[in-house]
Amino acid sequence: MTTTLDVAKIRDDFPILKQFVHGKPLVYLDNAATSQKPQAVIDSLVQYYTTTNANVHRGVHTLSQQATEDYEGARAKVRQFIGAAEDREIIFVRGTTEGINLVAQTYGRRNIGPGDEIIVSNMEHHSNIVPWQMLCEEKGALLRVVPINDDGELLLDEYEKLLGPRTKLVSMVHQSNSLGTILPVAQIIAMAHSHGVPVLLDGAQSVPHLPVNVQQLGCDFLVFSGHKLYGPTGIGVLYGKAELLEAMPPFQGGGEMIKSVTFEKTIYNDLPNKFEAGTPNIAGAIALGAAVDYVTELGIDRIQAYEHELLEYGTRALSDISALRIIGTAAEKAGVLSFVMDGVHPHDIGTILDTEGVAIRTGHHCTQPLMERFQIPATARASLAFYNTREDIDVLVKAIDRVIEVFS
Ligand code: 7TS
Repeated sequence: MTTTLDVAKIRDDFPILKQFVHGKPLVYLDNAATSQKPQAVIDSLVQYYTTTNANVHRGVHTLSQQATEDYEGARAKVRQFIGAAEDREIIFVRGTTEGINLVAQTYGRRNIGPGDEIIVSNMEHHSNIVPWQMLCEEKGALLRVVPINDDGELLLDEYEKLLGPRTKLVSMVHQSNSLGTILPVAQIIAMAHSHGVPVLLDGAQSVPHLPVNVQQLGCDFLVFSGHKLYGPTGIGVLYGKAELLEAMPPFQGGGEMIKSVTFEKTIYNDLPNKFEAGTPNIAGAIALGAAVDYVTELGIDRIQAYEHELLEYGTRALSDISALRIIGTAAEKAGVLSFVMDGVHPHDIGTILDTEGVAIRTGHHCTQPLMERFQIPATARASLAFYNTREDIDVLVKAIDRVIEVFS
């Protein structure tokens, strides 16, 4: 296996990368927000609506059978991609946010009561904070937060202290969207399990960028979004261990999630249908399957190695700019370069970079408690994908020089 990717060839697969913005070639460095789509994913959507469109699991007619086969085929691809044991452990949802809310409203409501505790970290996305706060408010439970150090690394000894008989769930980000920190999830899971506590991993940022195998990790739940994995918006995945999903009540009621309905009693369907009420995002799931095929073809190990090399190049380049401070300097880190500049609001950095064709995100990145931890309102964030190049970083650096010029 070669360790490098043929990035010039890969870039040809992404039509949007050929665009110009403000007359400059687009340099897309906002991959943590959403990633671009290869032609194969776009074609999959078009092909579905052109040749197959029908509802799933319902019709005896040919198109419905084909749509069902393709939809279930996508489930099998996702199962294999994350190393789950069974297809029925893969629930299609709208995205990471819906996946976490599903677990909070079903597993959480059933298993968490007054005085119980849920552990998260200081670097969670709001999607992995607010659903638990809502549950805690309803149940009289408590959210406990594992602190981090100045590099943005989780303090494992503090985590150990928080684990106890009241802990009912650990819900933790695998890779921070704002800092790039990769958390030591194998250890986090082992420690929780030694207390008999299940673990949900927020894989929104990790699944697209590093190998994630749920059986090797032993996590109890994993959630991620299709749109960050080079797939469409509006589709995502909740993985759960079968025995946990079996024991959970349904999330939403409606069609598809039932075996039989009378006005006296409804019998719920088996997994995974129990959690997929209503007509699902059929086209989205099938196109997510195409995205998984694309990433698998490139090789997630090679993607990780390439992006790591690019991160190191970018880190060196940004470190040379004295007016700039990188936020998030963990030893274990993936392709995120968050930074602040003295006397310049991140929003202004983002605006000037845009005029140079460079797309980054600025703001709190839906991690306000993390911003508070670093005592900053916001950062400018460049986030990498496998179609980015050293030239992209060079353009970023030049555009930052332009920011310095404007503000000097
Ligand atoms: N968890 C993490 C770690 C994330 O990075 C995001 C999105 C979510 C959850 C929510 O995912 P969604 O697909 O349900 O919206 N993060 C970002 C970001 O960093 N910039 O825009 C969205």
